[in-house]
Amino acid sequence: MTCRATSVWAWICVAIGIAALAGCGLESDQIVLRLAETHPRDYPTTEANYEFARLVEERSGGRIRIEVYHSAQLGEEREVIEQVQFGAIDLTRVSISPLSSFVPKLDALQMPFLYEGAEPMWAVLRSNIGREMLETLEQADFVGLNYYDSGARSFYNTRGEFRHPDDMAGLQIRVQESRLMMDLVQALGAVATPMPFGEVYSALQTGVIDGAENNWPSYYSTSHYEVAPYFSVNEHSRVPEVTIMSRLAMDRLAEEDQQLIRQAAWDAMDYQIERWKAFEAEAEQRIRDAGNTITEREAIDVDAFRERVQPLYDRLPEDQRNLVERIRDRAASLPADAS
Ligand code: GTR
Repeated sequence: MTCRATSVWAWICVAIGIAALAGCGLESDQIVLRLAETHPRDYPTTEANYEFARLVEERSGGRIRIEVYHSAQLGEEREVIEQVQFGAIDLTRVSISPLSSFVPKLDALQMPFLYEGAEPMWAVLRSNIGREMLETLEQADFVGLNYYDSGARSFYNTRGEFRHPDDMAGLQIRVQESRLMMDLVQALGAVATPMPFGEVYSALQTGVIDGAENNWPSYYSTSHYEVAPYFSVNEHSRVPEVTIMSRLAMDRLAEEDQQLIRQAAWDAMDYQIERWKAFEAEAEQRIRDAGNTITEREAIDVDAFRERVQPLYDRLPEDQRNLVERIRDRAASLPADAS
């Protein structure tokens, strides 16, 4: 439509122009970010993603919205990380195991038998070391926003009880797509098979692999406990999880919005830790009730496991060895506020 200089048309044109401008203004102010999550909707980590999204939406007065795509709707962990790196996905929550292929220094945070429980780990993650490690992610075009708990990982399998590393000799054990996790399983004498999380259930069921390793909540929520009934509470690793944002997506935002997102993610941590503790206990109980064969920690030769993985420490590059020293010192001096 062309506007003529008659007074009626002029007013209509002005009205349309104002409406269009107002509409544009609203649309350009609204920011929608996509967050990828591998776990189902009711998993504690997913719940924390929603809490993070809620805080962001509330604090921005509805201007910034984070849409959570759970249950691996946007892909498996490794490919999601790649997409976050080049900006096709804005945010994701991942285990640092697959992330360490992009930022090897992260391995220092997930070395086997590094922390004697969740509290020392949290003392490290909340300290300068934890902040520094999040900053390290920038080298690979990620912005590290927070950490989440992921309990302790232990082995489970279809064959029998693991009390000693010799019990797993030659067995095919699925690991995350991580060099460190592969080396760990090989050091224990088994055959490491890296595989995306979503393929593990059928690989166990069809006998392509003999076992895998994970925490109680994942063993439960994936139903792996139904096809791999032997669980050894050997707790070889505590692998922190992180929420990362694409640097490209972050750089597009105004400074105050960047700050708002960083703070909301940090504030969602306590919520996740609380949900994690509750669900970890519930998952363990359900697995015990299901009648699985649980090899308790006291029945396991944990020292034999520790000894076998020592070469992983000896092989670390010097900068990481120093970092591990700092982590150990920090973990040994728990602050009063460690949760
Ligand atoms: C879970 C973790 C997932 C994924 C999975 C796996 O504990 O929360 O992000 O890394 O393990 O083993 O692939």
